[in-house]
Amino acid sequence: MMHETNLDDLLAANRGKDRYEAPDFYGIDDLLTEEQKLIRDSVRDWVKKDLSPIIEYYAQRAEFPHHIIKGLAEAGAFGPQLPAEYGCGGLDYTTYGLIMQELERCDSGIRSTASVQGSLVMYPIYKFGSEEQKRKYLPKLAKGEWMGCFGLTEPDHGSNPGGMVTNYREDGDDVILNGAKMWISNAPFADVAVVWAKNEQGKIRGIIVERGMEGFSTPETHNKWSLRASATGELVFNDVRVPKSHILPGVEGLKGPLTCLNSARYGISWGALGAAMDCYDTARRYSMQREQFGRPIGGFQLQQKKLAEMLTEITKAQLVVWRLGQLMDAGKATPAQISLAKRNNVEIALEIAREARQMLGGMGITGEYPIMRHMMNLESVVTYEGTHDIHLLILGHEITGLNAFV
Ligand code: TGC
Ligand code: FAD
Repeated sequence: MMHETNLDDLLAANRGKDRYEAPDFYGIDDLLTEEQKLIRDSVRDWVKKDLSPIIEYYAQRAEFPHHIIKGLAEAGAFGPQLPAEYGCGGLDYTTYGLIMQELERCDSGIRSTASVQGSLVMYPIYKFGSEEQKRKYLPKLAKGEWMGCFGLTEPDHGSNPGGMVTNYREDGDDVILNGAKMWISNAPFADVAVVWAKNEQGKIRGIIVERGMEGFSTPETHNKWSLRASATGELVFNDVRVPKSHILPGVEGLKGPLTCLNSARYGISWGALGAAMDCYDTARRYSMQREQFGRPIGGFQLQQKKLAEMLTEITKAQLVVWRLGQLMDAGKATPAQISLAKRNNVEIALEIAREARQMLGGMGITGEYPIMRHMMNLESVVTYEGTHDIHLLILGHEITGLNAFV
């Protein structure tokens, strides 16, 4: 971890350099409430002040900036959409989306940490947990006093989580958990893990595992070229004895984890758009300053085409998430609608990152600008929470009624 003095130096050296201006070509701000804009702007200010100045340093070192957890919690990033009675934000889904957008505008890995905490750890405890579990975990998770992770994917079961082999058997008041999860965001430092495992009847149940339980370890995954400022690891269960009271009582079957993914995928559709907006804004400003052949490159038609197409895709994606937020709040959003938004917005973000990278020429590959980092991050975002192909097949199923998975 970075020494405090160095952190101060880093902040002092880089504060004020982030000049992000969000594109809003269709005046979508007019569709937001004053409260939504206020919260969005306060997160944006916090990001500019405390996150942007340090993010490149941590990404280059492949290190999660642990010191930002407090700031994330104060910004309301952990479970903003969950009820205030459990210490959470009590806000609507559009505000949740806006917060994810501001975080991922800076870095997908930081949004990942918040998504996992809010949608994949706190949400299942809120939705499927007992009152005792909610009171024990949610307030601490909302404040960032405890951090969580979500264990669904296994080494041999990624797109097909229903095939999981992690399992538990009953033993008196406890269960004995065995198996392994892979590619788990926040795993290396998480205090609690919401783990999906099969019981003796082969039914999938959620179970809350705490760090320190004997036989539970969380080895870190190294050498990632993507999401370098996010910690990823495994969850290994070797005869872990967990009290039965840690099982989430409210759900059984694959619909448990998939229900949580609806909320997280929704957040990603806003978040990836944030990364796209940052790439566009960076390329736009660069194109006005960088001169070749005696004039700004932004004056060349080929560069204008890139910018015009980026803004077009961003504007369409903004309308998609705004409407989806309304459907989420009304409890009407379907999984296929969420798949469309996640798939589309991550795809356009990746395409915009690639085009923006080219517009910066050689400078585009350096850490002086955020674009290459966004591009590499988005390669994970297009894969996790259901790959690009899987979301297409979910849509195909919805359109035709024919299931490509069976
Ligand atoms: P299938 O037979 O279709 O469904 C099984 C049961 O689940 C229900 N269901 C859903 N319920 C709620 N929401 C959804 N989106 C649902 N989709 C399905 C379904 O109704 C059924 O219920 P029931 O009562 O009849 O049992 O399941 P399948 O085995 O055919 O698989 C379907 C498929 C492929 C779509 C699904 O498994 C899938 O989405 N695969 C992708 C896996 C995935 O997204 N993994 C994500 C891991 S977590 C992660 O990546 C976190 S990254 C976090 C970060 O860092 O930000
Ligand atoms: P596979 O499922 O092996 O897929 C490989 C390829 O085959 C993909 O292109 C896929 O689209 C394609 N494919 C698979 N099935 C079909 C089909 N039926 N038809 C057509 N094509 C198909 N998981 C968690 O549980 N918790 C986390 O916190 C988490 N964080 C992650 C963080 C990172 C950085 C990454 C990279 C992953 C994370 N994941 C997490 C795991 C992620 O959800 C999986 O990587 C993802 O679901 C894909 O699984 P897989 O990698 O095993 O790929």
